[in-house]
Amino acid sequence: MSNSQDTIAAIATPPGRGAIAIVRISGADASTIARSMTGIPPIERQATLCSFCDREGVPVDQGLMLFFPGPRSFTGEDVVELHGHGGTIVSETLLATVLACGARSAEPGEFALRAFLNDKLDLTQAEAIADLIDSGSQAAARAALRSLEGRFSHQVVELQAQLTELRVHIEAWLDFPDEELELDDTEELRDRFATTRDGLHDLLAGARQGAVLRTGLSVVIAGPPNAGKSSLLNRLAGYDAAIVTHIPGTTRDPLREHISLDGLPINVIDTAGLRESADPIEIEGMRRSHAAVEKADCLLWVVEQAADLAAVLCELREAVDPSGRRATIVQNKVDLTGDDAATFEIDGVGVIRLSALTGEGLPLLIEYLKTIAGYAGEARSTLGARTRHVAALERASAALDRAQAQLVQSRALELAAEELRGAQLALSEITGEVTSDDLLGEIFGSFCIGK
Ligand SMILES: Nc1nc2c(ncn2[C@@H]2O[C@H](COP(=O)(O)OP(=O)(O)OP(=O)(O)O)[C@@H](O)[C@H]2O)c(=O)[nH]1
Ligand SMILES: [Mg+2]
Repeated sequence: MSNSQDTIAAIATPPGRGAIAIVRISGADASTIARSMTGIPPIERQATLCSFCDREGVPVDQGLMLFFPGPRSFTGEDVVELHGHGGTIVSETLLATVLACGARSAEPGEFALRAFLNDKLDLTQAEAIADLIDSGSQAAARAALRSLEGRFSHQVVELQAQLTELRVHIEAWLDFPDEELELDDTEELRDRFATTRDGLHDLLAGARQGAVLRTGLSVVIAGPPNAGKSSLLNRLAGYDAAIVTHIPGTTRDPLREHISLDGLPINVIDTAGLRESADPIEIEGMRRSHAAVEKADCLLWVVEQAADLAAVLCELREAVDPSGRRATIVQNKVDLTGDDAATFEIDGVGVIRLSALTGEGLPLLIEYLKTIAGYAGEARSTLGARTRHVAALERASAALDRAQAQLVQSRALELAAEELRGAQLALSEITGEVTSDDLLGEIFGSFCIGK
């Protein structure tokens, strides 16, 4: 990323019309630039109403100026915020003036990167900011906030300390190779291992839930025409998103809805019914249905309850390749046959029997989708997390197990200590103590500009 000595600036609010637009400036020249534009020295942590003028002294906007001197600021540097009016032209002119006065345009995430480099945030917290902004459900937002508040990092740091204690214990023996390992010692060690492993597993469980909440689940509803696919989408969404008629071939374009099931964000796509057709519009609709199925985590193949299941299985396998994604048959319209809603399996494929019209059996489907996603419902232990955190925790956990095995089974102290070092390294990647520039570029580059 670019030179961290520069003073950077960006519009921190979204583009378009709005009540307020904020231009944020960070770096050594922030207050000089603000002063030259307003003619007033910025006052620490105080909002000052002023005119913002260009380099010729012509006012471009008026609003509030706020000054947060470093290190007590978001980035750890001097930060000035200019709160002007939220029009595209006026905010861009304000930014252009700031740039003309000596600041450079900030890259995406550059403010947060500086906060990280200046130890105002660790990497987990920085990622939590982006995840909070992008969260797809209230549960995901709450989990991200917990991580932003430092709960995730705190637990990682605690585990690091426990691993250090374990290493110290073992390395002490390494320093005195003639001393035998006493039974009391090994018991104490076993307890320490158990405590650390429990902590690691709890954290892993919370992080896994957080990672699921962050990514959500993509579900495609497909199957023959008139089976009730659009009705099922409407039932899941809780409103009339898709047109439903008794005419087969009603849906043509795939219809996407973002919904939240008990906090789990789901991107659900209703598609055109699949059948033989000569209608070019319908053929294009079916091509799009297939394309949507290819990308989905989970496929719901909706059929009428009266349809023969063996034939449905053949149809499903012919129409889509169910391998690699979860394909489930939904037998719809149980209200017509009087059967009870149920879930069962046929030939290794899950079947859910329900009625999109009455809603009977819908809770079975919701539970099923949550199970597929690995979502156990929101808990206070759910933390905003990403796949990379889960992978690092899994590596740490495996290294811890190997360390104990080396110790207990082989009395290989050095190897055990080495495994513990490996576990610590994996944990330090989470908080960003050890990171590559590539990873930083990837994480902060995905932020929005001005954050
Ligand atoms: N009795 C009953 N009728 C249903 C049920 N679900 C859908 N229907 C009816 O079945 C017909 C087709 O429903 P849609 O939801 O449009 O079916 P679709 O699979 O989206 O159809 P296409 O878009 O044409 O592929 C409509 O008349 C619905 O009212 C159900 O659970 N029970
Ligand atoms: Mg439809």
